[in-house]
Amino acid sequence: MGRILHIGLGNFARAHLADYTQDAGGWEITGVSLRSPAIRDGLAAQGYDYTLAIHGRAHKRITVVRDMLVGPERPAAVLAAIADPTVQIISATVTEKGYHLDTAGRLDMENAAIKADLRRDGLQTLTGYLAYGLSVRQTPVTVLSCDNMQNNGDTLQKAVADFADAVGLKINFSQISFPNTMVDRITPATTDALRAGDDPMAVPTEPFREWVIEDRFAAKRPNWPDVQFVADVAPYELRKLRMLNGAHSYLAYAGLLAGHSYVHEAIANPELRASVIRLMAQAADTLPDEMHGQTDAYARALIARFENPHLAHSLRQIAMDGSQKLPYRLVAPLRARAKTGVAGEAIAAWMAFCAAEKGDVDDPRAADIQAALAGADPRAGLLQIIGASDLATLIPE
Ligand code: CS2
Repeated sequence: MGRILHIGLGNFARAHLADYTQDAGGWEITGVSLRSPAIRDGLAAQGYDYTLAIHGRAHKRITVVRDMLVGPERPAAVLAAIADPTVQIISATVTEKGYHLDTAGRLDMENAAIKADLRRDGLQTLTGYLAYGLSVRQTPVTVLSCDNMQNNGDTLQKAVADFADAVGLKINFSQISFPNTMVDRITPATTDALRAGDDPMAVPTEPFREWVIEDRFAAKRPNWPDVQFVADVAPYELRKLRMLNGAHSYLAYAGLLAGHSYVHEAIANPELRASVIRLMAQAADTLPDEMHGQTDAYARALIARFENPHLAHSLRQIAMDGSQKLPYRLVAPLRARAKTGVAGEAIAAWMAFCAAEKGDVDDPRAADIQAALAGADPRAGLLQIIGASDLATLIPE
């Protein structure tokens, strides 16, 4: 039996990593929650099995999760699991904000949670746990970041190395690999209606799934079906971040401002739909040449996925954490190619959304967003938060 330690076993990982791993066979997953015990409590009450409610297909029972650790309850057990030789893969889905990066993509040493972990004042962050845990690890292991960030593996490796340097920890990086990955499956939050069915821990998701991983595993890996193992994931990652996630963020901010609540409603709005089609085409232009033959079909497939009315994918869920998401989804493509006009409109929609919510947004930088809105030049303040000050002329007022 192979063993994966997965940090952040939320809905996405339960619909993606766990589904693929179950299909591979011969592997089991130990989950880790870095914060609340809620998912562990819910899953433990039903033997860690749960239903994947794949829209339009028979429900699938997922049975590969063996147990779960909750960081605040047993930090030493999480560290021991990171160093455990029976764990061959340590994977993570902690969302963009869980990496505590600055706008340049490096570990933010001024972040309060990182500072506390550097002092080893309890442990709370992915980077802190990995640095301390990997420093005592004796055997090879693959660390697999599965979050929506460009160069997610390289970025995590640098963050762990910076953390280790800052506290004088030695990590044997020659036995640890951090492949970059592109993950995709639209997985909304569980609705009350679904929860009220047979399984309160059921996860709703779509039939489509995609996973592209750089083929550099330090230890054994599952024989995951239909995963693409490639030398360089960047073209796939950029395509997905800029075309899918960029369109999602645009639909979230412009859609909420137009009074919509769900992705399928926003994409049915003729004006928003036309803009999304342009945004995808312009984003496609910023991609490496090798992607160009497939971006039209990819865009059409995305629109069809967004139209799925059964997913109930809430725009508010996507609107969360804009400060962490926009740099990859909208700022980078805008910088890459000045004619990506709709990305500029999407950034303007984020600013208008922040203003409409009076800065009371679900975002780790909400306090900075509020301060920017109250300042002399809100626009400049907000652009600075997403690292887009140099692009002001490309973003409509
Ligand atoms: C969404 C993503 O919440 C969001 O920001 O854009 O979670 C999106 O649904 C996934 O990346 C799809 O793979």
